[in-house]
Amino acid sequence: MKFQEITMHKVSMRMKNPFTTSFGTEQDRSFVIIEAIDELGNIGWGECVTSDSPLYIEEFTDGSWVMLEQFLVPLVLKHEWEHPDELADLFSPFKRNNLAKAVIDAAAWDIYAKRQGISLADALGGTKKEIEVGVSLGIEDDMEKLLTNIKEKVDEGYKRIKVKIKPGKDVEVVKEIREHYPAIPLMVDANSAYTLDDIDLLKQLDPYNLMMIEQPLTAGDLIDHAELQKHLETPICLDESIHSYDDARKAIQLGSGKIINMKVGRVGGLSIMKKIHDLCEEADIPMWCGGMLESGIGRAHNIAVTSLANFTLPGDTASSSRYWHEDIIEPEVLVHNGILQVPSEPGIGYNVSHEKLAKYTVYKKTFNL
Ligand code: OSB
Ligand code: MG
Repeated sequence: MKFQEITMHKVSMRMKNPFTTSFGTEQDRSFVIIEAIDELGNIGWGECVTSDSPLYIEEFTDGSWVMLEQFLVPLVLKHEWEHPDELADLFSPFKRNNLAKAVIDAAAWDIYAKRQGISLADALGGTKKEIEVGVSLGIEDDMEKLLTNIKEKVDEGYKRIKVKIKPGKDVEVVKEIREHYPAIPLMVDANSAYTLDDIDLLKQLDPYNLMMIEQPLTAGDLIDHAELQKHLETPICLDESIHSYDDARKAIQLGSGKIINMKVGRVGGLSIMKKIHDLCEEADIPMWCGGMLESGIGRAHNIAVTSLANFTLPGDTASSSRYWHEDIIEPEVLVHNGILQVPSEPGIGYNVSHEKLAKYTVYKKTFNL
């Protein structure tokens, strides 16, 4: 099969609330949506999960736009392919730029599923019909505000609460949450804010029965994570550290963590996601699907991903309304009591509203064969 036409949409959407992590605060999200059409007229969608600034990862929205415009889109338009797995090989001469590579892969998988009349979840080999959903809450200056946010999400039935931490907003915050909620499934995410000098501080989190501590150290620090894990009872979950199958393999071999947060963009696409999934399943490393504050298009892919068997922990695929006043897919993602049904309709299983997409599009560019 072949892509006949690819349109890059640069979209800008404002989140309901600012979201603060150890690396910064974000409320206005701009990102690239890919709309790809095959020779039969099927449309495949993908969302490139960058932010405006390279704070979480080295890629950023305008950089990925150029990567797609100058390299990946022209290359893929020239190629015939039978299976989306072939795209990872096609893109491999270009170093990194995984978020940009993954968005074409996402559109290819959507089309591949639609051509067979099956859901993306089925195409990926997913087995679960419904998935458990957690929610990620940003850092708040005011502890009362954080407690209110937690109460709201606990009342809505989310299956686990993740709270962002940073130096100065860690042990005390967790202690206070546990005083109010001794038993909720709770975890923290540091987004690389600590170093091995903080071992004693991080050990103070052990008594609070956290499901895991996500990415305490810098992305390249697989060896230091392994050292830290030896000192902690709380399982370490790796996010920023895992950019490839080999990163996952090395992390498992070194004991750098006990859980992996899968972000499809970060590893360069769904085909690589599947390989890492199978590796982790074999090695008894539980996984969950992370989020990047996506619109419904990216979230739809994440829901399909979470249907795979080794995604045994609740992921960050919260309702559209947790982020947006209005999403660009129909129906919007709606989590009931912490559970989402995996769509059975062909492809991503949600319709993209061209009208709403156009409303949030800043500019676009179409490439034809
Ligand atoms: O570290 O998981 C992260 C958002 C942006 C960048 C990094 C992360 C996050 C989140 C929010 O935690 C996940 C979501 O709700 O989409
Ligand atoms: Mg994270």
